[in-house]
Amino acid sequence: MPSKSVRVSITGAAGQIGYALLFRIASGDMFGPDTGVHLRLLELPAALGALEGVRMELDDCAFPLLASVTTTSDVDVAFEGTDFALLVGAVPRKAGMERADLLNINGGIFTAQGKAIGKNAAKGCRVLVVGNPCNTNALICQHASGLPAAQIFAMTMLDQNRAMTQLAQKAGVPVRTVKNLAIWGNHSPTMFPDYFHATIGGKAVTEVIPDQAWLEGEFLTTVQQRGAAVIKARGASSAASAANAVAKTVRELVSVTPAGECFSVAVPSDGRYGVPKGLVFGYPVRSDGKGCALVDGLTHSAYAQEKLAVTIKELEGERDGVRHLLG
Ligand code: NAX
Repeated sequence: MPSKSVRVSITGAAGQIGYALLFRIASGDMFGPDTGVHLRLLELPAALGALEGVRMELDDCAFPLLASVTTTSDVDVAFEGTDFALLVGAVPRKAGMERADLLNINGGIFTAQGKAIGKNAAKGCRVLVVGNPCNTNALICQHASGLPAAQIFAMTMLDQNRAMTQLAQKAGVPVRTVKNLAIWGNHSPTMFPDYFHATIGGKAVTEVIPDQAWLEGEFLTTVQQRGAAVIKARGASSAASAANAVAKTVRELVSVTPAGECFSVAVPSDGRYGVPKGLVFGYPVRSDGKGCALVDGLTHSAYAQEKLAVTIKELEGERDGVRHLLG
């Protein structure tokens, strides 16, 4: 018998990430073997039929930790009393659509969902935005929800995992020996996977892989362009690896980060590291299980600072494009 339970809302639950994610949550992969899970699944009305099929499959797994499943297209029902809101559903960019159009269409979704979270969620509810452009969608959601900055997150864990594996494969070591790989900035090709402060087997990455041309070249572009490479190869965007990253992010948020370690997530900036206050920015953070703190006191080389400036500029541009939604 689980000793406690948690309410988790997932939007876009019938989508491809949703399909990979729900089973991970219901199996206990996110909150552990002592926590029962109530799933509240939000979809567009047109996808409720498909979602019903997913619910049947959840039933057919007979997961001992799955306490209940609610399916709905009503945001108020979806976020009622929720402890964790995982905002996965978003409108993808279509041919001929400008980035500004994408920001505005999704802006409408994240404003409505943010308001519903503010109105219905449990006190202390944490929100993780996955749907792209996730950093700016999180910014919109924060404003609409009125939630404190400390409860808003956007996902950069998939980028962290991608970068860790590239480094491990280059060094010929198990990926578990790679630590403290932080993704700075936007979840977009301008992100900066910070290998300077990461370690492999306790040593600096630059010591284990003294190939600066590879680190500044192939490594960086492979990580930054990995999403596009998966689409090209698979004919569909990353789904299982994205769901895995959602599960890992929430696990990190609800656990105490081991001493000397950190993980990547985007949070509303308080101005540190020269990032304009309010931008939802990828940082290395540490968790005490209830709240997160930025890793302080890291110094960036001129090269890294240049990379940070590019991703800051992109996020400022996105914020300026949705300023009318941040009133
Ligand atoms: P899918 O198109 O397979 O699924 C999205 C689902 O969201 C659909 O079922 C759709 O009906 C639903 N939806 C759309 N608007 C909704 C709304 N207003 N309320 C409720 N549901 C709604 O996309 P999928 O592959 O699952 O990707 C979901 C999002 O994750 C996309 O925006 C994608 O770009 C983003 N990603 C973010 C990543 C990250 O690291 N932050 C990585 C993976 C992924 O690319």
